[in-house]
Amino acid sequence: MSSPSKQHNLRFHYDPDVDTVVNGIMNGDRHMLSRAITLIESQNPEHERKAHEILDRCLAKKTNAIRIGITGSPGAGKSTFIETLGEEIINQGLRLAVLAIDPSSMQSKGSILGDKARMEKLAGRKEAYIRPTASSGYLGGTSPKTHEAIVLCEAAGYDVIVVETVGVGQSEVAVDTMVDFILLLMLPGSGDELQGIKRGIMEIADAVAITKTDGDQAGIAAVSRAEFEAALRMLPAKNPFWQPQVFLTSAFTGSGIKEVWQNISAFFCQIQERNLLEERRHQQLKNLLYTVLEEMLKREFFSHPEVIRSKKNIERQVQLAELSPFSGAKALMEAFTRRQ
Ligand SMILES: Nc1nc2c(ncn2[C@@H]2O[C@H](COP(=O)(O)OP(=O)(O)O)[C@@H](O)[C@H]2O)c(=O)[nH]1
Ligand SMILES: [Mg+2]
Repeated sequence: MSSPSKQHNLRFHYDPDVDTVVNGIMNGDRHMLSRAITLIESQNPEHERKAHEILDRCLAKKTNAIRIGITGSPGAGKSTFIETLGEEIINQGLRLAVLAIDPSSMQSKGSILGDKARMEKLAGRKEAYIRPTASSGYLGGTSPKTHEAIVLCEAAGYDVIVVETVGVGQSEVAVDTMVDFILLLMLPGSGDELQGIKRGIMEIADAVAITKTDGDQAGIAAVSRAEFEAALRMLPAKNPFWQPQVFLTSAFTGSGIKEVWQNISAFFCQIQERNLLEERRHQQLKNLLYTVLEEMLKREFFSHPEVIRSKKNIERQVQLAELSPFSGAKALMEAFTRRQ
């Protein structure tokens, strides 16, 4: 019989094979799901190989899960909103997975825990799975890895997948390629932001929820609602069958949350009636193909010995204006395609 310390070691190194992980995921074992998402996030080539094998097998499973992106500035109330909305979703008899991506977690691990703590009630429910993730350098955190994690959650039988991302320009566009419905959360009094960067986000929003409309915020919130409604009416329709609406909500009192869920449900009824879900999945997978390919090319490019060798020199020439950035890029490309 092995000694206790040896047993401990064995457990520590327990490394289930692909079959075990895939069967675990398909049977709704959340530890196996977490393990697979960790493999996806890993940079280790052996983990990557395993992750992709798992992913291929999970992709083969057809599901009708719906994907919702919830975006907004830090502090807009996203995590708290998801906690309250999550209750509503579970009460409808649905199983919910939340992928919470927190870009600030690059600096402090604490905020990851913070997000999970904010969804404490939800985290305690067996119908819910919550996965906080560091954004690992991506704007707003959505990356091909987020898309892959969505696929795994779907294979695990979750009916609704919610992705929480921070709204910073580009990232909404990235999340838009992997979810079906985007809910934008805005603070009361943020209507003036409509002039600037937030316009881009408005264009991809399928609904807007003004958050924290409790306490003395009610008056300001009503003004913001009118501003957002006016702004939405000016925008071209993202979906010909859908006019985005603005809701006044409070995750604390629960007001407006039911209405938001009814709105999301109505959207998916439209999608179903038009048989659009499959078409969207096809489009999303095609997007993922090219995003992953870009990643691979970038990695190959910057690890190419000829590129590494000539990089410093070309960089310097460009900085000293001896070479234009375009010619510099071309020279690097030539280095990349040169035979080793
Ligand atoms: N008054 C009020 N405060 C809220 C509400 N929702 C969230 N908050 C608070 O706003 C802060 C940020 O919330 P959080 O959910 O972490 O925002 P996130 O960064 O967008 O995920 C926290 O201190 C919350 O307690 C709400 O409905 N009403
Ligand atoms: Mg949050």
